[in-house]
Amino acid sequence: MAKGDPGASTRGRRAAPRSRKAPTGDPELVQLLTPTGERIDSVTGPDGVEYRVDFTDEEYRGLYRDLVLVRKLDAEATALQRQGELGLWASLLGQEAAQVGSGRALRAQDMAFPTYREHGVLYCRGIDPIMPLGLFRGVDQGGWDPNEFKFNMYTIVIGAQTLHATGYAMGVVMDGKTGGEDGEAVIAYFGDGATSQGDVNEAFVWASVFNAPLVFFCQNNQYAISEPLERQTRVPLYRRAAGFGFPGVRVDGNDVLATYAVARHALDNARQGQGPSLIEAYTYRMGAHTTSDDPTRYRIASEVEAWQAKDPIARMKAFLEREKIADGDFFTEVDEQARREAIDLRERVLAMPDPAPVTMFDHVYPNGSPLLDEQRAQFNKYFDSFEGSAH
Ligand SMILES: Cc1ncc(C[n+]2csc(CCOP(=O)(O)OP(=O)(O)O)c2C)c(N)n1
Ligand SMILES: [Mg+2]
Repeated sequence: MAKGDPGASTRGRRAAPRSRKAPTGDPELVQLLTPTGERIDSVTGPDGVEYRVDFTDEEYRGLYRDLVLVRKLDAEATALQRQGELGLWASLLGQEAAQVGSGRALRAQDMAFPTYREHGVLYCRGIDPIMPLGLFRGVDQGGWDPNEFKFNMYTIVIGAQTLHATGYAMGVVMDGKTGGEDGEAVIAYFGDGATSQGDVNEAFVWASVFNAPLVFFCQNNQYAISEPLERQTRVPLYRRAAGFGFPGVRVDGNDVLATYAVARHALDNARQGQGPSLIEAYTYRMGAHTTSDDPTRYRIASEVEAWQAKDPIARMKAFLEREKIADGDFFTEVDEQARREAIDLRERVLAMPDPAPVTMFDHVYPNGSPLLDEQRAQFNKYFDSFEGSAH
């Protein structure tokens, strides 16, 4: 957790961590776990804040478990799409640490606004991982209750959710829910490509001038489909925050510990009434944009290999082994749990009932409408006309 978090003094601590206090080599990047799994005790970010985490062994193992599970479930969803069971899938492969780190940094009362790729955050919010698969199978519209889980619906329209989050966060202030430890904070997820959208820049302005309790969490995975980062910006994305009047920081998005520390700090500032901030989680989309995309057409293998060496799970595993926080039995057990959960996910996807086509008229308006009733009746008539025919 970030320095100054009162939780730090009440948690169980590891004795004498074999770690060092050191810059990462990149002064712009907050990192607490190097790609080879070496722990850095604390680091001062470009925002002048000293970041550190202080987890118990059990908590470290919990983060590792989360990372492995969300990767496995994501791989299963990709496989299901390839087998024709989903219409589309947007994989999080490579972005597990950015999502688990920020997802676990949320407190129960915090509200999250995702894009279409935040399956890891969804998992951390306690939502059944089957939920987004119904959406991508085309049999429902998501299915979870955003208020129950404090996790909004997926948003495909690039950047739109940042405005929704800003309005929501302004409402949090009006409801008097900020200003203390138990205040509510809001987090909005978006990608590097989204930073070029008007919506995102408008959200920055509104959140800034209304001091909204909002963390803008940009997963810079280096691409917007085939468009590389250099087509979005000439300055590091986190630095844009300064122009809007709030702090910005770049974190190693493949480092679950640093991502947690940075996100927790920003969320706590927001809940205490200190307004918005921007986190740029520097990461890489290891897979295709979606299952409809072929990344070999626009990026070279050596780039992917270089990022492979920065894998978020491998570095956490190396750290756990080096510090003897986990042993072989633990890793086997986690893999076995992941395997079981993936099988369960697959079985439940295959068993999902096809909805009656007429249900597309449901949930359009909360109380229906005469026009919709008319269209439903027309559709039913048309649909019934096929009865008995081969089609
Ligand atoms: C307003 C809008 N314009 C275009 C698209 C098509 N589109 C879907 S994903 C995408 C790229 C988004 O890239 P980024 O924000 O970096 O997020 P990532 O997919 O890399 O997570 C685009 C242009 C869209 N969904 N919405
Ligand atoms: Mg992107």
